[in-house]
Amino acid sequence: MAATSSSDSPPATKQRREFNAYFMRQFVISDIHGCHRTLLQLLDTLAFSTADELYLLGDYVDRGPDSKGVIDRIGSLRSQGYRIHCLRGNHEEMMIDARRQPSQLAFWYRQGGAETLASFHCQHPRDIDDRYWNFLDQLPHFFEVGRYLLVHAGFNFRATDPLEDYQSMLWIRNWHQQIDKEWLADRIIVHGHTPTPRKNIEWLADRMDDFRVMTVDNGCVYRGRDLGALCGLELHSHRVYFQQSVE
Ligand SMILES: [Mn+2]
Repeated sequence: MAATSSSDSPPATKQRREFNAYFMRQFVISDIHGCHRTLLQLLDTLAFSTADELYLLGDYVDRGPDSKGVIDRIGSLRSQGYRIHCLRGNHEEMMIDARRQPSQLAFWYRQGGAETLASFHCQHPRDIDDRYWNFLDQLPHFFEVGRYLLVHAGFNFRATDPLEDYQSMLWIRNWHQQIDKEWLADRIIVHGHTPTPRKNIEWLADRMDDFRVMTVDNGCVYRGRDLGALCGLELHSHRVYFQQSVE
């Protein structure tokens, strides 16, 4: 009978999907910077499925070899039913500015925009298809997910309202000492933007309940001591995963 045969012996793929639906996982990855192949490797390691959620904290483009491939992949995974939520990084902001303001073009070009244009086989940002600009233009500056505040760079706690200083969300550095735990209440900030050695990321992952802050940028496009990997954080377990760059 058709009604009972489906529950007899489900295939392995079905079992895994049900397992993930029960323990719904929420992953955070930041600063992919055109490292498309490394992203695919990390998602494979995470066994990322349509039952999970993925939050990307910006800087999809620049410096690495395949910025176009990263944005295309986000679109194709979404169209296959994967739940991917994307924030804005300072490199997306620079790319948008470079198209609208000629004076910003040379600056973006030096910050890795040259590699981005090459991945699109374009000489100038105005030659890039509109659908990419539609993706970039709609990117928000932060998400609040359960007890987590997700943002590209961080928050400016010297501002009257840290949630209204949008420039700082894209660019701020060295702000951990200013965190106002009273303002945060029981929330934890998760951010990227500043390349951080793997041992520091792992150290903070074990202590984010106390420090109320976590960084996930291991500098995938850099070749330094303890850098050079793409990092994935799972929000419920606080577990971190690292995929060394394969670019
Ligand atoms: Mn950044």
